[in-house]
Amino acid sequence: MKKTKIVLGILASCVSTALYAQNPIIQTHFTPDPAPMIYQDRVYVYTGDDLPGYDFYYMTKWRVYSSADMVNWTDHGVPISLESFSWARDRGWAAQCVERDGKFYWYICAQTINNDMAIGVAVSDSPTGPFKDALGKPLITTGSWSNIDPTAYVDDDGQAYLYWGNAHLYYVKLNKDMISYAGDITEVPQSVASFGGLRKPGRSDEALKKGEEYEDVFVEGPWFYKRNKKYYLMYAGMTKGVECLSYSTSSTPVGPWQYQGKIMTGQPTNSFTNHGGVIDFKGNSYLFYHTGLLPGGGSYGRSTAVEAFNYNKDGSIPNIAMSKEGVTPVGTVDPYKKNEAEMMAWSEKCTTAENAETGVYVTQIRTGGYIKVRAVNFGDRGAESFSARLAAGLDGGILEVRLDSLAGTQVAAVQVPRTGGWNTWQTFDVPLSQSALGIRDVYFVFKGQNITAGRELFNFDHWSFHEKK
Ligand code: FUB
Repeated sequence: MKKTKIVLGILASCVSTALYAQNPIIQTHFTPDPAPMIYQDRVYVYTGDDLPGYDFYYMTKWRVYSSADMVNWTDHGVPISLESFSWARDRGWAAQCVERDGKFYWYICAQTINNDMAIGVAVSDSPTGPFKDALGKPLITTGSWSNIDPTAYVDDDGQAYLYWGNAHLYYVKLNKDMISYAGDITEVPQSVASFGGLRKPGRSDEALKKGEEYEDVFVEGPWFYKRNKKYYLMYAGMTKGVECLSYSTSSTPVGPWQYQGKIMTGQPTNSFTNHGGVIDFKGNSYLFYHTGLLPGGGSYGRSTAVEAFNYNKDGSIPNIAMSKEGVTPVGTVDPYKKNEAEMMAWSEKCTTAENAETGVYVTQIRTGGYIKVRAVNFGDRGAESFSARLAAGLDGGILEVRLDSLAGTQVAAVQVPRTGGWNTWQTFDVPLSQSALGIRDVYFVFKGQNITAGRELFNFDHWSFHEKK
């Protein structure tokens, strides 16, 4: 491909759909408690999984997505679930994965058979798994309901720390193996100076939810990291009965902590909780958080969202507002390589599933649905044909390829027949009716053929374009 000159700073204005919704970044599943991690030029975001229709956090599995450009997110499926931990029985809550020396340590928390919460760790050689429970038992188990929301960080001197907590905040020094610890578990003292507010002894969560008296306290969801020699502890605090994101800083990894204020508060979130993670990627800083704003969502149907922000000169974090537009691309998609159908900037009327043979694929595709892929770089020569791997257990449908918007120029259409099964895959090649050039948004639009509206049409595994010779 002849390289098109890209000025990423103006990419957003080149792409006509840039003002369309980008948050929540995943539309196919609920994805609470996002924990971002950077590895080899990609951002991985590890999330929980809220179950639609429940009225509590009865969560059973954890998901992974990744992106090289911050807008197109590839679904890597469900590498771990409660079943991966023989000691876990319910409430697979917030987690974080960190890399050390080429191994990936995914710290999770779950309810044990003793009816308390404990922290465990799964390990893998790859950021997307397979992961295996490293210990066959919890790493942190003190019989407390405060053993939730682990966050790990490996400091420049090689010492790793694990923080966690709900109401009470704890840390421990991890050994180099990342699956054991040295020394005692330490509870971090809380004061107005360190975390902005203080729970009165005996003060119930119900009273706290009413939100009087003390505006901000450490509630849960710590996120521990270091930037420019300063240690940051972001966490879910409280504003008038709804969680906000607040932060404290320290000159050492173990405090004393100094309260710095709220980062995200008073937003139209539709969720009682918030839970976040912060990263620097390709020259920008990003806050990941969750909302209940996906259709059908709420406090128990939460989804990952992301905003870009700039640290102030003194390292302080500004107030960050939730947006529908999210962030602009920091890279482009190469259409001439194999691209997974489950790489999406936005989608409607479809979801994803996985099996051993195909891996993750797009399924439950219905008329009126679509997948949007942003900032696809066709280059100066452009594309002349399109191919897609598809399967249909019933009568199939039409996969239209459109540029720039849902109603934009249709450059190709694949007539998908009944292939013999939902996992009986065929690759279809079709010429483009007109060339695709430059950086464009691509829409894969799903249509039925004079058949019952609402019926499942076909499954979609991967796609690519072919460049003009
Ligand atoms: O997702 C379940 C729990 O809700 C998490 O562990 C907390 O941080 C809150 O987001």
